Amino acid sequence: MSKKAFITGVTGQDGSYLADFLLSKDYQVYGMVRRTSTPILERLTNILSNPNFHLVNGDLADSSSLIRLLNEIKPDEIYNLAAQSFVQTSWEEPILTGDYTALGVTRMLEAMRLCCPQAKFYQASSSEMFGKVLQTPQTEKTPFYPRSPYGVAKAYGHFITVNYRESYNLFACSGILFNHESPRRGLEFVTRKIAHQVAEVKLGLREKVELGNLEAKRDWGYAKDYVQAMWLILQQDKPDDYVIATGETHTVGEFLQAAFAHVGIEDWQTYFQHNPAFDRPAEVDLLIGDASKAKQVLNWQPSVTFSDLVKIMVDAEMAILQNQAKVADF
Ligand code: NAP
Ligand code: G4F
Repeated sequence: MSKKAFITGVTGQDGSYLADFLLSKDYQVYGMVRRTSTPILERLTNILSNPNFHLVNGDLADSSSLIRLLNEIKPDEIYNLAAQSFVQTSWEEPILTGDYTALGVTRMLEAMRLCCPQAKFYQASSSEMFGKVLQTPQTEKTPFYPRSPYGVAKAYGHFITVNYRESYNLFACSGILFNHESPRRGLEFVTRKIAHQVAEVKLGLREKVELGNLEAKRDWGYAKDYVQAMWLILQQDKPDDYVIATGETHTVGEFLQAAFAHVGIEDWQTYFQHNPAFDRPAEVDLLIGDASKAKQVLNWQPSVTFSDLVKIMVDAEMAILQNQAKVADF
């Protein structure tokens, strides 16, 4: 009989790729969506008619919805990917961020403990927990020093997952994922924003790319690689926590330069404008992960390099904009 997976955050970048991946492995996939005045299902268009994919209604802020769903579905695997996931917004909405991104994890764990304690639980932990890093590269043993309400909330989510594993003997795991990107990334995140705006400059639709801090360094991987790691973490005999990263770091400026170079623009400074509105009250200056444990135990490693990632993302934006232009011409 096929396994049942329950995914929160299925409408997001990772949730949608994870749903694709689990469907390819013959899972019955239950994706939780929250009520919105207009449904945002664009990342799911390729699987909405798949009979093994089921959209179910619930919200991380509402325990009763989580308990109802887990009682009905009795999943084998739970992937808790839902969160207020944009760092900048976490300063503007710190309480909501704490409610969804921190307490939401406890609500999920409690629902699992009450309804399906035999299930396996994956928590979407983040390299943002390392913040003002205390060790380089960062490993599973590096202490946390979060630098945003989001990072603080994720640290809570991480430790409550460890605590439920130790208190109740649940199969509860955390993947400490470093930044991972794709054409399905939200437009507000820096890689997608750069790819989109560089494509607009190339096509004469915009004069300059407007960004904040170009000096911050990130360890950027490809989202499709990272959802496979989530699944592998739940296929082990014992629950544990893993860093998932490429082990390479680049500045935001390097991403910008590479994106411009890919469309044949070398004098990128001419097309860049600093906008202080995108600077953060506290910055995470450097992230670089050591995924040796994942390589050794999960046999996981990334398949897409930094320069390939830039190309994938810029090509996708060029294609979107060129298609829009064709539709407008028609
Ligand atoms: P994303 O694209 O922003 O998706 C977030 C998802 O959470 C969306 O489906 C959103 O639903 C849902 N959500 C938000 N609040 C909710 C609530 N109260 N109840 C139910 N659903 C809610 O994020 P992502 O990049 O896929 O990331 C997935 C997870 O991994 C997040 O927890 C993120 O914090 C974490 N993470 C991401 C990265 C990364 O580099 N991408 C790295 C480390 C950790 P709507 O569509 O309705 O808004
Ligand atoms: O793309 P970002 O917004 O991602 P950030 O803050 O690193 O967070 C992402 O990765 C985390 C894992 O480490 C996840 F947990 C989290 O959910 C999210 O997916 O910003 C990256 C860097 C920052 O240093 C930021 O200051 O880019 C810098 N930046 C410079 N100009 C900008 C901009 N970021 C954004 N979003 N927009 C700008 O205009």
